[in-house]
Amino acid sequence: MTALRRSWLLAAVVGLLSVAAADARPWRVEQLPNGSKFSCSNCHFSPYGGPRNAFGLAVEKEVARGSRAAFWSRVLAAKDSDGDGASNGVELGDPDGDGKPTAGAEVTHPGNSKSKPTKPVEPVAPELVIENPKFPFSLRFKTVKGHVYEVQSTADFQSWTTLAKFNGTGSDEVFADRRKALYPRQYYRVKLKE
Ligand SMILES: [Ca+2]
Ligand SMILES: [Ca+2]
Repeated sequence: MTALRRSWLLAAVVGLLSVAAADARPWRVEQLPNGSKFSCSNCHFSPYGGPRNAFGLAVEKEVARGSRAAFWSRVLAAKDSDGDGASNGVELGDPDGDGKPTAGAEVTHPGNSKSKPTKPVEPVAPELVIENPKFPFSLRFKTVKGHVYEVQSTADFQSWTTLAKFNGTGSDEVFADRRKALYPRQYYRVKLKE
């Protein structure tokens, strides 16, 4: 009798766990401006949860596991997670990320590059990530298809040298500076050309 009861208990626990794993945490959808439009698929490829899309991965970085704390922010709004040239904030109708959506804003999918505003928007300034701080110094940045980027460096903030040119592909590009180090410090910027 005891053994039978134990196996029932075990089955109940396993059942609960699998429900929790498939759950796409609806309270997070409520915290997104206009979150109800795409519901759980704002963050997941499937409307039932499971693997996260590019926006879902960005959200995952901002939230602690199981946390119900507010996570929508100016930082998350300024990023362009799916690389379609429109920031997450523009796509969700809250460009400045203050949590108050703009009335009548066009809402598009922040994790799907095929869904983007029909009206032209200002391209998002590329976010630079240092890939290797030692030699050869390298940095990574996200590009948007159709844009051209120039990597420039300076030692004095007076004159900038163009080191490389990249045609945007929609994915990340990595620039590595293989020049001999002539200065104690170099500063880099990526310029959006067109
Ligand atoms: Ca986007
Ligand atoms: Ca999009």
